[in-house]
Amino acid sequence: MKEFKNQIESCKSLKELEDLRVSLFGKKGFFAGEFAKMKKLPPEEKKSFAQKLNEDKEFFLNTLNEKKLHLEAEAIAYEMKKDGVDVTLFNQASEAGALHPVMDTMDKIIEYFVAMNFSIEEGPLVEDDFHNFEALNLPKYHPARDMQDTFYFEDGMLLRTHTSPVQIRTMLKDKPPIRMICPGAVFRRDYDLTHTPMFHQVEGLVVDKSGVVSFANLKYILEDFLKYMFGDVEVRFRPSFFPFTEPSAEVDISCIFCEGRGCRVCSHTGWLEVLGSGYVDENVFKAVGYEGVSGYAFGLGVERFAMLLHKIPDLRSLFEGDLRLLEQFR
Ligand code: 2NL
Repeated sequence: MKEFKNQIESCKSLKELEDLRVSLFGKKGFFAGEFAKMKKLPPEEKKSFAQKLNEDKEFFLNTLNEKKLHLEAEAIAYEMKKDGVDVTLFNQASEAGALHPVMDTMDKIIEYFVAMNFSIEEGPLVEDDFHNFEALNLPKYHPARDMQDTFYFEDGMLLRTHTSPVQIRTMLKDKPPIRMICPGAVFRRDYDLTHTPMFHQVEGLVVDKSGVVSFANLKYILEDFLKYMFGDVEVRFRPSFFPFTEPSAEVDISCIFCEGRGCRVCSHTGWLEVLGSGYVDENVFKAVGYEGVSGYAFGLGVERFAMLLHKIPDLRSLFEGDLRLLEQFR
């Protein structure tokens, strides 16, 4: 028995300890063997034998558990020392930081539109139903309003699901002509391989007296913008639907990974979808009290642009804060 105690004490790893536990308490272990012996004892000896054995068993279980806690703490301390960042260490040559790829991409997008004479507008992250949904031709009971998709507060306010409410606020505050983009964080109840609950959008809006802004203007600027972002790519417009635009178009670029030949990233179509756009729906102008105007709008997801530009395969790596990813963008 003394021997077991020494063996436990001298265990150097959790593996060793586990092996010892099995040899003591396993089906074919020491205690199983001892309890089997009990059957052969005369009845008067059984009780004291069992009592002693149970006491020993409890003692060793406790000793084993204590040792286990100790070894676990040691293992954690070792891991922390190995991988941890000691923020108190003095770093003589402090290394240059870098913009996060999402912000770097956002800057490049903003740079283009500023050069094209768009203003930059911002707005609150916590919005009301009118600015986020109603004014955008998303009436009550529209599926996008579902609790499943939107983060609601108890008082009926919500986390904006797109940056469009900023455009509604700008239209209410200013008069046409309007030529703006709104970059910022948006929130949706979605979390899987290709979705995170917070991500970034840039939306654009151009409004002027009826007849001044054409669909051709929309096509020109988006094509020019995408060539600025991605270089020499082909751009195509596909008919689509959004509640806030009519007509609507989704915009694709020729796949930058395979140059349109077809690969896994573009699902062998040769095309990557990168933008949503369209002519602003009459109902949106009605909601902000505009008459005799027309214009176009568009929206894009910044994370998607960042992943394509930097060839980052997994969306989640953008949000893990792993220095090894970030160091690559100095
Ligand atoms: C997408 C689609 C889009 C808009 C956003 C917009 C805003 C107002 C009026 C009309 Cl105030 N439209 N925004 C229009 C078309 C598409 O985004 O796929 N985004 C990632």
